[in-house]
Amino acid sequence: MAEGPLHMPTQIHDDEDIQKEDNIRCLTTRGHFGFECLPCQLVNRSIQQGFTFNILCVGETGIGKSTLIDTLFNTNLKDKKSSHFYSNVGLKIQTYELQESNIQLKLTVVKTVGYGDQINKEASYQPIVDYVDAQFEAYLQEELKIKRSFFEYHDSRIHVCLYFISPTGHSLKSLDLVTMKNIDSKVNIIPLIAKADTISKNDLQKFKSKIMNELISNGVQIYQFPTDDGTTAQVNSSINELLPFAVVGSMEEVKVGKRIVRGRHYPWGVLQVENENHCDFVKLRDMLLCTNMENLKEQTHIQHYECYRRSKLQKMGFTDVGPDNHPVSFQEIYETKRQEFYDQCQKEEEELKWRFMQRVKEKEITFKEAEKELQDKFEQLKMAQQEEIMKLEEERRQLEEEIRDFYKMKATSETLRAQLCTNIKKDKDRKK
Ligand SMILES: Nc1nc2c(ncn2[C@@H]2O[C@H](COP(=O)(O)OP(=O)(O)OP(=O)(O)O)[C@@H](O)[C@H]2O)c(=O)[nH]1
Ligand SMILES: [Mg+2]
Repeated sequence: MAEGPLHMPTQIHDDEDIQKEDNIRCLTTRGHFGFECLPCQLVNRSIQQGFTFNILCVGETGIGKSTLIDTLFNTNLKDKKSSHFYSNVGLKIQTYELQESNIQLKLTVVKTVGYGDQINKEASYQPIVDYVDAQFEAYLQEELKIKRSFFEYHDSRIHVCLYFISPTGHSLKSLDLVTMKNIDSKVNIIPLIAKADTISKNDLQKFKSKIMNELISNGVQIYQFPTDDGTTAQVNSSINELLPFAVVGSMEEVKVGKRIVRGRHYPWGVLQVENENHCDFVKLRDMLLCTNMENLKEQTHIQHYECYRRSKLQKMGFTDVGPDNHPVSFQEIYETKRQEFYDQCQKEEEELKWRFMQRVKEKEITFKEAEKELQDKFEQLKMAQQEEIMKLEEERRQLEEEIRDFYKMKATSETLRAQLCTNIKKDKDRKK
């Protein structure tokens, strides 16, 4: 049989081309292809699709969550004030469609309700953890679907958690540490000192370093602005030094000189929200919305969601490598799991059968014992009955004997009486 042509990948080395270590050749293009427009394609597609951003605000009732979100997006989201008398911590979830120039942003704001108002604050973090996990679960379920619809799917995973710290000036509350510790592996935490206008500048610096020391000593991981991207590395590393942000929120418009600014009016002057010498609001807004929104989303996907996904799939029995450290395919895992399940069913069936047989045997023994007991009782009764019959027979015999004797005596007495009558009659006749 004639041998067919061998389709082996041939490598032609060109001296001009650069040979990379992993055997991929880098070619220098000698004309226009058009793929330099790839970034534009991505930008256009992103603009068409719009963006989503999900913020979680955790902080005590009345700490300034709604005001800060309004100030960040320069919109009145018309959020009602919460009561201080909820028995449990809850979450208020609101989604808004915002537009800036031609960019659409689907913004979801999740705020705690009743946080810090309970006497027993131990489980206050639980509803937050449950909510964050539930969003990961929903995304995982979408990923695992046969027919996925990621274009229409509203990704509700939390991209950032703004943690509002009370401006006490002393230290973090134990509730702050417990909550942050429980959510730091699930969400990017950015700590904020709320209502920073209520602390003096000196105290604020001390408070900031106290908070950072407490977070470090308690092993709480907060979000670090990335320093591996040349364009943002410098500004991000200087911002990391500044954490936690000391923020002031206000939608009030105040006149300063000839300008109208947003700020808070005090007898001693005006605190301008967007003045970087007055507070860190602008820095927070720039970091959150201008510079690092994509990184926050990326971290959510590749770090926090990945962690959730991995542990969930591991719990379900999926793995990348087998016991011999060899990669295993999904099909192999499925087959192994199916076999394991089948074996388990078999084992349980055997166990059930064995238990059933044991029960039957036990019942059989019990029945036999009961039967024997009944038999013995029957024999006893039978004997007693026979004894009774014999006794009665004896009595009957005795009675019959007595009757016979009686008749004998009766006959004798009648004979005697007849003789007596005859004798009397004879005597009478003789006397006559
Ligand atoms: N001094 C000062 N007051 C603020 C600041 N931010 C908000 N407030 C005031 O604090 C009060 C509560 O603010 P909200 O924004 O409603 O607080 P919240 O955390 O959303 O409250 P709930 O949703 O009810 O839990 C309001 O009277 C605000 O004007 C701030 O930065 N400084
Ligand atoms: Mg509110």
